[in-house]
Amino acid sequence: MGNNQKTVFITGATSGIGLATARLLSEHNFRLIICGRRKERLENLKQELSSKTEILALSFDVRNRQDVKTAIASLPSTWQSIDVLINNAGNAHGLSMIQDGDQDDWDAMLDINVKGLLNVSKEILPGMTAQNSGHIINIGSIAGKEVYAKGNVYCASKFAVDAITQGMRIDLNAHGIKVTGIHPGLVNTEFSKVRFKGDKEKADKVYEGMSPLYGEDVADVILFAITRPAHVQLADLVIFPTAQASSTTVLRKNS
Ligand code: NDP
Ligand code: 8X3
Repeated sequence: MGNNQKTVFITGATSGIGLATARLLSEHNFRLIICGRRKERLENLKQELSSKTEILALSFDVRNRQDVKTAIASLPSTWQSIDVLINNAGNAHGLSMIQDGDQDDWDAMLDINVKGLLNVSKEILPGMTAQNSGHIINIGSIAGKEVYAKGNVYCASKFAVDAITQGMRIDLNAHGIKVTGIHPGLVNTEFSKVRFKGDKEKADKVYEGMSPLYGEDVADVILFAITRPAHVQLADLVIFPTAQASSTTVLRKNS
């Protein structure tokens, strides 16, 4: 490990924003702990990036508190000191009026996006507070800044991420730990495929007639945030495609 080489723990590295972030950081002198449930994807990514940097793959479901504990406790001693935690794992499940919402979808969004973020943070924060340094990046969403029709519980989960991010910044201030909230608008990843349960037609429609962000665009912002000087903390950042001005204001060709 190089003297100044930082260790970054990325949740949701098997797809989209997390995958693009792992790829970008592997080019910038960070060693990476990549996480997700899909083991084969993690192993493929580990193989792809291992010529560029040191990589460790951890497979667990962020919902399962015990599995999160066990996975993080299993880190070899040379990987236990984590400099940057990127809480990225999450998804929307369904898009329904509140009266028609599916309770399993509600559980998934609150358990993954909110409690999953807390489960992972709970295991990693003691190391950061003990060393009085570290950086947490929480991936929120524009859905955590404004509510849109049928977004109800997904928006609630991302408003909670925003509140937790603000709370972390206050509570960890005495420890010199930076906390950054990054809130993207429309990013073309597997997000809409998951939201619409594999319905490709519905998923593609979300980005129809406009140029969305890609995972790489958000990864650029994450890299910028974690490479600021020690005295600079990016607190809160919304990133839109140029065609988007709010959750529901999107300029589309032929619209
Ligand atoms: P993807 O669906 O492409 O990626 C989601 C990632 O989260 C996957 O790597 C997935 O890994 C992981 N994940 C999901 N559920 C779990 C779980 N239970 N346990 C562990 N890992 C899990 O979507 P994005 O890259 O777009 O999403 C990343 C983050 O960005 C999310 O928090 C999302 O809410 C947020 N976001 C996305 C936007 C967009 O428009 N795409 C806009 C704003 C925010 P695996 O399935 O292997 O476990
Ligand atoms: C994802 C962006 O607008 O689909 O968080 O909710 S949106």
